[in-house]
Amino acid sequence: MNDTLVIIPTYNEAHNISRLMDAVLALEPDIDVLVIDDGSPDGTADVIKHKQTEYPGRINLIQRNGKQGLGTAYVEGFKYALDNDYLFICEMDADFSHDPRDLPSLIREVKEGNADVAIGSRYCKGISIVNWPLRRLILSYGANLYARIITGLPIKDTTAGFKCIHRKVIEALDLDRIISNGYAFQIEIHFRAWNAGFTLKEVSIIFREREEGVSKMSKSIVREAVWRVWSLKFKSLVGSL
Ligand SMILES: Nc1nc2c(ncn2[C@@H]2O[C@H](COP(=O)(O)OP(=O)(O)O)[C@@H](O)[C@H]2O)c(=O)[nH]1
Ligand SMILES: [Mg+2]
Repeated sequence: MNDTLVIIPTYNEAHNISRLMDAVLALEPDIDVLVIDDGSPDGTADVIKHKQTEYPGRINLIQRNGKQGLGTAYVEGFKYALDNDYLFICEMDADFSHDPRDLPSLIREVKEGNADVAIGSRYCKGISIVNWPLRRLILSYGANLYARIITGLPIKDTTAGFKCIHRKVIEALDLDRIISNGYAFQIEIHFRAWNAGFTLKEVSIIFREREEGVSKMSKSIVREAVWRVWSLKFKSLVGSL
């Protein structure tokens, strides 16, 4: 039984997922992967099933019916990680925006006790993003600044989706209270962990825009984040987070 689980939510990632499995599973022998696929019409789940025979016991697949959002996928993944006794639990996108080669340093920070949550950050050493149109960069940078000011979070990349979390953090979070589903989900995880007294540490990564497949970002995901930061802050102030 390995001690590290990398959770990867997927929706139409058939062109990326096979190569990503190879890259992640080659890193270290004590890493397992959990893919949460929301019934991708492009057959992502079939690619995973084929991959499972190549790496016996190291790839798990949860198949859900229809696209239900990133947040609920991760909550399901976190519950699986707790049930299966993983100690170090990582979040990662399937589209190679998160370079698998950065995973070991995130895991190391948590294993060595330097942080309870190690966050792969795009904004802690200037801006380390490749191939984003200026519009998207401004939106993301602005959203991060806004979320940071309102929540008071002591990190630059509040919406970062590449991280390693110690099991004890996930045990302490009341997973059924998590309400965000898009980018706000990442802000909410950071905020709840920080609010509970856990340490967050940013590790600089280079984020590259995907080359295969399409982004699932939508206006409603952005809208959710805009008002969610206020409700998180308010709830923490009145003690009902
Ligand atoms: N299971 C699941 N995965 C999703 C959903 N939406 C996005 N993803 C996955 O979440 C990750 C990030 O999404 P992406 O479209 O790359 O967003 P972007 O990087 O903000 O443009 C990718 O691995 C997607 O396949 C969803 O509703 N359900
Ligand atoms: Mg992406």
